[in-house]
Amino acid sequence: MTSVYLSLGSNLGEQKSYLCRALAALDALPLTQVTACSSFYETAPWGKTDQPDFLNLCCKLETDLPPQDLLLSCQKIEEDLGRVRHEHWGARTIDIDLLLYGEATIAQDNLQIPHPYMTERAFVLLPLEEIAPYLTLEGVPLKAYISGLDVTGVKKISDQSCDKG
Ligand code: PH2
Ligand code: MG
Ligand code: MG
Repeated sequence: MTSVYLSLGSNLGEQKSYLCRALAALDALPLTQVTACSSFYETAPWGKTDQPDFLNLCCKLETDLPPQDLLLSCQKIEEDLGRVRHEHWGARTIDIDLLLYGEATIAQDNLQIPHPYMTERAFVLLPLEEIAPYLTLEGVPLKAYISGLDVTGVKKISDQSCDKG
């Protein structure tokens, strides 16, 4: 099994419900279990800022699916949850991004691992640090990347999970 980290986000419709349904669908994939999940985070839109706030989280999988199979599975879950691709970085019911796949470095047209923007995104690094505080990227701890970012738009919601309220 390989440890994989994902970032999930939603800023359309029933955001919490989309995130929880995506987590359940990930856990139901063959050869795959969701083994950790961060809190929900309410986050200001990054990149394209004229769109609604997001709800984001990070999760950890243990999987035997190869990277391209996992990517395809994530895209299928996005489609099943009603995602329509209008514009790059635009609003969406659900977005599932592969951040890290074990120790792999992947540079393919449709898949870059580590995720090329992850170290610039507080909405990725704060939830990721919650579930994997020991992680390093190129020998640099997550905390060091976080300390260089503006984290004011990223608010942890401490009293919500997929099971309760
Ligand atoms: N996703 C993007 C672009 N901007 N901003 C936030 N806060 N959260 C996201 O998940 C997000 C974003 C592209 O996928
Ligand atoms: Mg994304
Ligand atoms: Mg995506």
